[in-house]
This record gives sequence, structure tokens and C-alpha cells, in this order.
Amino acid sequence: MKNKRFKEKIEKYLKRQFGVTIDSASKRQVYEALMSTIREDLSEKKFAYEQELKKTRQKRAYYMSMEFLVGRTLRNNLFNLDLEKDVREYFDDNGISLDEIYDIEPDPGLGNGGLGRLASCYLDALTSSDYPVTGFSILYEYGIFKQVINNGWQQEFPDYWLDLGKYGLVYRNDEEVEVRFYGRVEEKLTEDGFKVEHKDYTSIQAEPYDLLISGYKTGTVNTLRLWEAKAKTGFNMKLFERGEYSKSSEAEAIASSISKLLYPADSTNEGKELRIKQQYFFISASIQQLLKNHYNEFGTLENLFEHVALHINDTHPAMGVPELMRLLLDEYGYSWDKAWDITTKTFAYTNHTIMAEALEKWSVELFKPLLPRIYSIIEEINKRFCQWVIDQGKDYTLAETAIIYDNQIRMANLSIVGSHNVNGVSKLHSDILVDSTFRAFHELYPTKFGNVTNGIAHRRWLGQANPELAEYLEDLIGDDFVKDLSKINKLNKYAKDKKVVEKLQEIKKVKKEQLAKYIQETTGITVNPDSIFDVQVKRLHEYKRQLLNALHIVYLYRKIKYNGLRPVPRTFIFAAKASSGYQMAKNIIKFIHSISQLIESDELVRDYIKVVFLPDYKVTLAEKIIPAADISEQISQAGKEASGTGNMKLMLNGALTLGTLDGANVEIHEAVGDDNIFIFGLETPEVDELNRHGYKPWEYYNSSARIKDTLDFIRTMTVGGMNFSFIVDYLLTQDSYMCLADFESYVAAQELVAKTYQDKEKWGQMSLINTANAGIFSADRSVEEYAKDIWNIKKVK
Ligand code: 8GP
Repeated sequence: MKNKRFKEKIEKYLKRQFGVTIDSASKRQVYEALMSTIREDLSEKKFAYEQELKKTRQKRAYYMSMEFLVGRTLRNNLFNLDLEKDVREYFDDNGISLDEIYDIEPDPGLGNGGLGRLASCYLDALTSSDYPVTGFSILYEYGIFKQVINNGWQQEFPDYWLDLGKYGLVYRNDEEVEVRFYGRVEEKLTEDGFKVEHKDYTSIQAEPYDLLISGYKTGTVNTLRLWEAKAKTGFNMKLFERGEYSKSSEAEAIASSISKLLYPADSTNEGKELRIKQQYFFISASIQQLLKNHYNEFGTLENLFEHVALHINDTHPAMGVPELMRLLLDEYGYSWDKAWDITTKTFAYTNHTIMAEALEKWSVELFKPLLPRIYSIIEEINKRFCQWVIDQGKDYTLAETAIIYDNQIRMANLSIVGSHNVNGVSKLHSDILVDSTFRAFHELYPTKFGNVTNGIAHRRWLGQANPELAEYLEDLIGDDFVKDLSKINKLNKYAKDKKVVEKLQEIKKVKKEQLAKYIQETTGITVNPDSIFDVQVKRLHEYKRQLLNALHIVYLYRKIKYNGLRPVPRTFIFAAKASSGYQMAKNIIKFIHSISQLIESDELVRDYIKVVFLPDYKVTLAEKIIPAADISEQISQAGKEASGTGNMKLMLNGALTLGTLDGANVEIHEAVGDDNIFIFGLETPEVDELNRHGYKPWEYYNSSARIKDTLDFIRTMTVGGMNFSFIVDYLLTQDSYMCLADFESYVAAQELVAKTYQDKEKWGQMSLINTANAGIFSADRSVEEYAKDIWNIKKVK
């Protein structure tokens, strides 16, 4: 191995910890040694970077998010440290497969979907671009559930990741803080005026664990700080000795519930209360800790916003606003006006969805006893805000803009009022925010709103997930696109070069073969790598319309079986988790499995189409599927998908988008032009119009033979004893996302896909053009916009 120092460290670790040499160590031992060595290396770099930051006193950003879907770290770190090849060779020489070592690492499920993965893509990109940033979240003991499919139904199992995941974490016991719940608020008149005291509270200890974030070929190392909740008093020995065993650990039980699980079910009041606790817990710990550091350094908080940018990633961290106010008022003695000025200059908020159910609201009844001081501050913010609105002569907006309304605290409203900047995540989404979702707010604060179109960590999604393609591109156009993805547009000039197009197609085939092997191993289904790999991978949600995709498959099934259709072979690949309490989403998973079963049992049809549902979708699985895709299904109802980021990952890997003009599809369309994308369906204004006039699904049923035949067939469809007429009833009476309105145009687009695929060369060119024009979707570009336009932070090397 060229890097002698690194090799020695690994060998020393093995010797010291296990008394073994590299050629006799077990895989598990090698994994631990490698994880620990990298962690140590990053810690050293982190130390040096911190010194530099202290010297320059530059402003830093703090990204607060309930979710960070970090993905596996080993390969990413080796890639960034430029050690991958070297370590691979060294391991090969000792009979160890680096890929098998990678497979030992758990994929921490500290997030659910796009919002969480985006947070991690941004930490990666910010670090690679030398921006000082810290992520804040919770050290969930169990991340998002492990999905197992049993007879077509989703089942959820706990996913304990810390046993093998802990080697990446650094415990910082020097930075613990206390977080307080319950109790009561007392106001006292003192010499300095009114003082507020929080009494009889319950204390929870927040203990920090740091995951160090490496950047690509740079000395910059940032931190994702994950808080674990611990009982302040711990185990009560007196109670235990009195025989009160369960009571003796009550405090511990309350604490451990806080960092136990990501998104505990919130259908009950207890569940809601737990979510509020989680949110406040990590926000309070984070802000307390950073204020302490700031105060130690500067002796004042007056200049906080000159050195600190706090980011609210969706509404979950919205309590940061009243928490910062509380600390400034109660702990540091600032006046209300001064505190409010500092707070609003410090916070910025990103909205990630316009779905009503995701704009969080908490009932006052539930919230107030749990966080009495925070509640009283929100009340005061609301009072002053409403008065200001009235003074502006805009009291007609209050039903929409008040923070507390109808006994509910509206967290999006709190985020907007408390921030100096609010942004959406694609052009279309940001327009919808100002034109409709937050229209009244836009009237009040016309300059507060903006857009930052999402981006992806291309070094992970191309460089690491698809090294075959990345290496070929490096040979062809040079490697500067690794650092700066806009340079990938040099590929455009090869669009007409047959050899290049063929080579790209060979690589796609290799990735498809790899995925076919994985499909065979995990589902037992044999798929044809020459078929079109048609991929829809994302959270399962009605608005994303996995059901529309399924309807088209049933349509094809009927045509093949009864109408002599002999289509271009296709493999429909799905992967998706349904939130555990979301029955319709679970029904759709069952429906997809039943279609798959129906096809597999039919000798004729299965030669043409296959349906594969890959269980337990997560970052690691996405890295396998995305490079193998030919078609990227982005078929949400127009106006509903804030941006999408899977669409960008798929495009970069040469898949062609089949989509509605929704979210960032609009910008993908702009980037590749009409000829290199398949667009179908109603556009946002048409959807709105249809909503105004009333969507009448029966009219589509009665006027389209394709729809009628497909739905009638589903009514009679019984697979494994289960009948699916409830799907038809749903489509005809309940479907707010209007699958039937887009069905005809979706089928037409699918026919065009099949036709185009037969012209190999044309398809190859289109695919090349997609890869070549994905440059603007790099997270490097997005974070540059956040850094410049929102946070006002500079690079520190
Ligand atoms: C997602 C949006 O659905 C997606 O369009 C967007 O690309 C992504 O955020 C990143 O901006 N939203 C979520 O993942 C989300 O709202 N999750 C809720 C469960 C918290």
C-alpha cells in the first residue's frame, strides 16, 4: 500500500485490539479497524480545521433536521480521502474483499426520504466546497423500520444499527447539555424588572455523538452532531432497594423514548407528545450548546447572526425560534426587541412539501403543559405578529397567517415569521409557495421568499454508485467533473459519436446485469437485462402515483394476454416504504405484488413484462438500482412533488425521465429539451382548474375504452384469494390525485418510450444527453446558493 501510515495504523489496531495480523483477521475485525482508523484520521483533520476556524472567526451554518439519511460512510470516506484504490489493492493482497467489508456497515436509517437524503447530500457538498457547517439531529437508536414483505404485505421490523454503526461516532462527553420539560413558569419582579423562572421541570440530559463528514480531496472536515437522550438522575437506587423496580428506572425510560425511534406513530396524543419532545430535545440541546460556545468566544450574543446561520429544514426544527428567544431573554438577559432582532436575522427556513398533512400543527392543550415557557413565548410572538399585521391594514390575512389559530400552533407560520428567508426547493414549488400555499405571507413579506432548486451529491451518486461510468467519463472528458459537475457538459459533443454511445450502453448493460443478479438473489425473479428497466423508487404515497404505474402494467397485461400485443420486453422495478400507519399505501404495495404474481404465473405474459418490488428501500439499495435504470418514473400529480431528487440521480446515470411537469422535472425538461424526455399529463394550472370544476372520474371511465377495460379487469382480478375491486372503487370515488385524468396520456407516453427504445442508437444519444446536462443538479451548486444568498458564509480552507 502506498500510504504506509494508513496501513500501519490498521495493522496496529488489529494487533492491539484483537492480537491478529491482517492476513489472519476476520472480516468483522478488519471492518472495525478500517472504520476506527478513518475516524481517527478525520478527527485529526477536524482538529486542524477547527483551529483554522477559530483563527478566522468566520460565520458558520448549522443545519437542523429531524432526518439525515447519511448512507454508508466507509466507501464515501475512502473515496474522499483518495484512498479507495490503495486500500483495495492492499486488501486484495491479503485475500480480503473490500466490497465485502463495505457490506458489513449498516446503512443508518436516520431519515425517511428525500428530505433526509437532501440534508446529507448538502453536508457532503458543503464540506467538499470548504464551507463550515454543522448538522444537528437525534441519535435514533432505531432508524426508519426495516421493511419485510410477507405475502405481498409490508411488515415493519426494528432496525438496530448502532452495534456496527457506532465505530463511526465520536462521543463528546465534554459538551453535554440539559433540556427541560414540563413544570410551570413563574414571573417575578426583581431589581432588573420582570424575571421568568421555569420551575418543577423534568430534566433530560443530551449527550452528543459526532459523525465526522469528509469532503472530496480537502482538509475540511465538518460534523453531524447527533444527540442522545439520557436521564439526568439515572437509575434510582433507593427506589430499587425498596422493591420499586420499574419506578427506579422511570426517568431512564422517559429519556430513552426520546431518542428511541425516528417518527414514532403520532396517531395518539402520546405519540404526538413524543414527537414534540423529540423536536424540542434536539433543538434545545443544539442551540444551547452553540450559544455557549459563541458567548465564550465573543462575550456577547449581539453579533450572533454575524457568525451563526441557523437553518430550519422543514417545520420539525421550528421550535428553534422560540428556544433561541427563551435563551436570549431568560438566560442572557436581552430585551424582547433585541432578542427578536437577533433571532430573525439568524434563522432561515426551507419548505419541502405543500401537502397539508406535513405542515405541522400542535394542539395548544398538548403543547402547553409539556413546554410551558416555550408556549408563552410563542404566544407573545403571535400576539406581536398579529398586531403588526393589523397595523399594516392586512388583518384579512390573519386566518391564514396567525401562528396560533383555532387552538393549534402552526409550525410553518412560526418558521416563516421567525426567519429572514423562506425558500422552496424547485422553481415550480417556490412559485406555488408564493402564489398559493403562503400567498398571504408573501403579501406581508414580499422579499422574504426565494428558491433554491435541490441538488445531489454527485460524487456518491455517480462516482461511487457507478464507478464504471465515472471512470469511462474521466478517460473521455477528463476528471474535472468530479470536482465541478458543470464540466460534464463536455460529454455533449459526443452525442453523435457512435462508439461513445455504444460504450455507454455497454456500461448500462453491466449495471443492469449486476442489478438482475441482485433481483434474482433477493426475490427469486429472473429478469432479462435486455429489457427496458423501468424504475420507480421513492416513498410510497398516493400523490406520487405508484398506482398509475401499476394501472399501466395491468393494461399491458390485458393487451398481451387477450389482444395479441407483443411489446418490447420491460422490467418494472419498484422500491418504496409505506409509512406504518398509512393503509392505502400498504394496499398499493400489496396490489403491485399481486400484479407481479399474476404475471409470473402466466407463461405468455412473463416473457414480455415483469414486475419486481425490491424490499427495504434505502440509500444502499438506491445505489444499486439507479445506475441500472433506463426509465425514471416521476409521475406525481402536477403541483404536488416539491422537487424530487431521485429524478436527478437517475438522469445523471443516463435514465430518461418519464414524468409530469412537476417539481424539478420542469427544470430537467429545460435542461435536456423536448426531445430527450417523455412528458405527459395535466400541468399544474389544469389540475387546479379541474379541482375547481370538480374532478369526475366516471367521465374518464365512460369515455375511454382503455380505462374501462383496465378497471373492469381489475374488478375481476383475484390473486391468492384476494380481490382488488376496492382499487377500482378508490379510483372512481376517492382519488384526489386524479390517476384517471392522466391515464390516457401516460399510456401514450409509455408507447413512445417502447417505440424509442427499439432505436438503440437514438436511445443511447438521449441517455448521453441526460447525463451530459445534469451538471446544474449538483448539490455543489445548490449549497453555493444557500451559502451566498441565504446564510452569507464564506469558504474556510
Ligand atoms: C421531500 C419532497 O417530497 C421532495 O419532493 C423533495 O425533493 C425532498 O423533500 C427534498 O426537498 N419531502 C419529504 O421527504 C418530506 O416531506 N418528508 C416528510 C416526512 C417528513
